Amino acid sequence: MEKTFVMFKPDCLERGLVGRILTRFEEKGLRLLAMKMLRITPAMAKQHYAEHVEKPFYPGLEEFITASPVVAAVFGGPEVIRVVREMLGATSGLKAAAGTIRGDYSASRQMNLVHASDSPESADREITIYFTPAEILSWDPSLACWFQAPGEI
Ligand code: FUP
Repeated sequence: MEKTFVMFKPDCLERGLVGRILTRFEEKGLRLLAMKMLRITPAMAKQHYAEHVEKPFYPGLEEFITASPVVAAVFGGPEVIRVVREMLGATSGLKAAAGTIRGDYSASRQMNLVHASDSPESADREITIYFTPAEILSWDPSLACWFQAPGEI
């Protein structure tokens, strides 16, 4: 089963939107495989956003992502990397389509509430930053048979 890394960012916790957004993922039928609350350190921020560290917006991004706790999670499901990215919408909440999570709840490019991996390589890399293999649980929800037909997974 494909896995993706999802992070509820500081603005999501400060605004009390974790439950509401988690509910959207659960209602979609994505399988929660791991979850923890933590405070991102500057060193972790540099590792997570390695591709952006040299960019002019990085200092502000690091200040934001370390400002309050986050909730890190792993979800599994068919095509889950693409599905979660589409549920989030465009990076900027100002551009994200109505009906997407960012389109409905964010009016900012930096404070866009939730991060999700954009490729299988990113998912592997990001999951490893936040979770040990033992923290990722393999389980079969009883209702899984009512979310996908046999052979679809
Ligand atoms: P995404 O893949 O949607 O998380 O977006 P990016 O990898 O392009 O950007 C990573 C984070 O940097 C985003 F959450 C938003 C933030 N960002 C800024 O704060 N300013 C910018 O100019 C571009 C991105």
